Amino acid sequence: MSSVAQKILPNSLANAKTADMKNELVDVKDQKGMTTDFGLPVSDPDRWLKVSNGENIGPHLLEDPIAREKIHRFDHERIPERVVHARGSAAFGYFKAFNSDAEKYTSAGVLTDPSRTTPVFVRFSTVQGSRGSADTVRDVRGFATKFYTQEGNWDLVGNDIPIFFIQEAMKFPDFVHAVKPEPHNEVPTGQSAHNNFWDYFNLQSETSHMVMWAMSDRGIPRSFRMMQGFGVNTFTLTNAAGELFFVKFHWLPELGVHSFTWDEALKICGQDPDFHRKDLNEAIENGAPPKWTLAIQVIPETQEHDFDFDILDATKIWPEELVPLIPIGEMILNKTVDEYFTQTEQVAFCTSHVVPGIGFSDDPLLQGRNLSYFDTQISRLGINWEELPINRPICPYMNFNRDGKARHRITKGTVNYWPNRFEQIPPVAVENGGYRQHPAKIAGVKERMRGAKFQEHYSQAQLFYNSLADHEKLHLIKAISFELSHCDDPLVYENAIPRLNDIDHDMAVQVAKNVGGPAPSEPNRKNHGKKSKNLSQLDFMPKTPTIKSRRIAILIADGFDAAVVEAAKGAFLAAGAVPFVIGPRRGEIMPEGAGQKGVFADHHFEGQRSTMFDAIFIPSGRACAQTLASNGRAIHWVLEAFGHLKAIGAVGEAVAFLESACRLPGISFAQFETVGSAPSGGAITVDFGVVTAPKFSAPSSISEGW
Ligand code: HDD
Repeated sequence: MSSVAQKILPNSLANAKTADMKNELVDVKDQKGMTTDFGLPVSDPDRWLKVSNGENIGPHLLEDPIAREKIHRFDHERIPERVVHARGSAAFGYFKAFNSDAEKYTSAGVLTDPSRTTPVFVRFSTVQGSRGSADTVRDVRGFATKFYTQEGNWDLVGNDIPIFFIQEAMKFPDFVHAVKPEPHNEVPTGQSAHNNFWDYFNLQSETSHMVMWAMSDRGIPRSFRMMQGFGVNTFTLTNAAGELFFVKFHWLPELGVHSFTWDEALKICGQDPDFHRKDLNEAIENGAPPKWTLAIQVIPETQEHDFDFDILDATKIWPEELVPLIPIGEMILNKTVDEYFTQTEQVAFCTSHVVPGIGFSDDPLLQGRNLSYFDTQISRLGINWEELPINRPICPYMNFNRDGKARHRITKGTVNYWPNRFEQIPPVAVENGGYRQHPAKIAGVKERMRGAKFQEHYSQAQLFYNSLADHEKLHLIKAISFELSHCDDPLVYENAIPRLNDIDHDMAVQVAKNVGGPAPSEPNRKNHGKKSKNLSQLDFMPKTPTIKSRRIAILIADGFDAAVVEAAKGAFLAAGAVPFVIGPRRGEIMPEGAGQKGVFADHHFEGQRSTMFDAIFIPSGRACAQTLASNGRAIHWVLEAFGHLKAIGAVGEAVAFLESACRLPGISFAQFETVGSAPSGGAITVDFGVVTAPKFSAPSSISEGW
């Protein structure tokens, strides 16, 4: 580890990649004064050089290099945003392989050697919206990981959903055009709720399975930290003996898989469009770095055709009953980015970036992706994009690719070709670590085709739907109904109903009723009724319930019980949660009793909303409860949280306030466990547990009304 990196970062955070970028990292606060880009000290950055008579302003002089440089640099600040996945946020971290038997499948050191710490950079994204769109829209989330390994960069460019909309890369431009804002008016932003997306769904039945996932709660994750990740495509692994295995990659979040309710997601789009971005940074900065286990599913080369689906079809999962997950390592994201543009924006991923022991399959989506990513980076960043600090490998790299715009590596030497008379930078033999291409025998007819199993598009859409819990099915039906209600062309919303009826009859009938389409009288095809494990989010509750990194609002007004607030805050912090005090004003709020110190509220009632918190706690205190009960926004806070089935803890007089605010006398709070006790001896009856798992059920009219 370089000493410079250690100066910049605490030891625990510095790794080989941060050390690699040390020469480019400049801290503004260490700089003495302002200069131009060519180093000239600047004495006046505000006034353009002009001709004047000392009193009246005259014409500006083009000769002013300081003004011209400033304006020119500004004019060129923007680069093309990503054509998809434009909005993203990222973090640094590391990956460590477990002591597993992954060596049976792959020779890749990053996946097999537990003594290695491989630096990673992960960028999460939404797909449809532009760079300035909101975080909590209904969309697929990108989950792209760059592993800076000792054998080069490996980019696992995946999503939070294990499958994709289309089977073949050549369809991608049409699909993306259909889901992106419509061409005539650039509407809508960050949504698939429009005619063209659903028209495409109606006409391309291979989208059935993925649309079910995207309309499920998976489309509105609570946090990047609470999402699964998937490589989606079928890759290959080869072991030291040269045996080949097909592989799917899975990221499993330590915190479980959780989502917003649709109502929360919609509101947060306006209340805090950067919610996910802030959430990632907040967790890392508060010492709750997100963690995922990497697991693989493997199928030996010889068993490729043993399944009733094609294992190279990216619209299909490999059900875990058939191909179990094998955990092989874990990833922790523990450092936020230093600068958004040079790191999060300039990072560039390529599915074609693999390392020895990892390779491709003939998955027709992957084959096209392998071409597309490199190409898009050229238009976004220029041909030397791989040299940018965030993109370059940490291992030595050298070849005879040369020149091009913005080349900044200086390569000394008299030859720039291979073979050369000095035998400089010779190819690396496979025995010495050179990439080994798995020999595959190919014979066939040149034609445009897709195999027979690729023609089946409904079985797994049904499998997914059947595997959901009742409330998840309800959410899915409501999501589709919301989207189709935003389609104003009857050709679109009416034709969607028979397509849904191919998946599940009841679902199609309910959606038809909601959106005004013709309700089908019988199913288009029988629902096979089968289910699979680990498709419902309920299968992903964390093993040990935790409130770590959860945001808890402590709602107070003057006259609150200071001892209770102090104890509750302490208990939340001790459990790793992030408490915020919310009061009638951002300022000191005074407790009951004379001579006590006040508590400074982090926000006032209007400054934040319940949607941005996982749970609410209200302390005792008569005057406090009275003020809350007479404040419309305070009532809205608890009523809304209650409607979203969030945990609400109340002590003393706050219980009556809660009962009246929620208009449900007799709610029993006895079910909450005690997690702390007030210094006064009174029990603080609150345990937020896994806040997305309702601990009591409100009448559905209320929970659904929110
Ligand atoms: Fe893609 C970006 C994920 C199919 C072409 N894609 C991009 C990103 C993610 C994915 C996470 C953002 C990377 C980042 O953060 O910079 N894409 C997927 C997944 C797919 C998929 C999981 C299906 C398995 N993509 C796909 C196809 C094509 C592309 C079939 C083209 C034929 N994707 C691109 C792209 C992007 C991209 C145009 C835009 C910006 C970029 O690459 O760097 O090349």
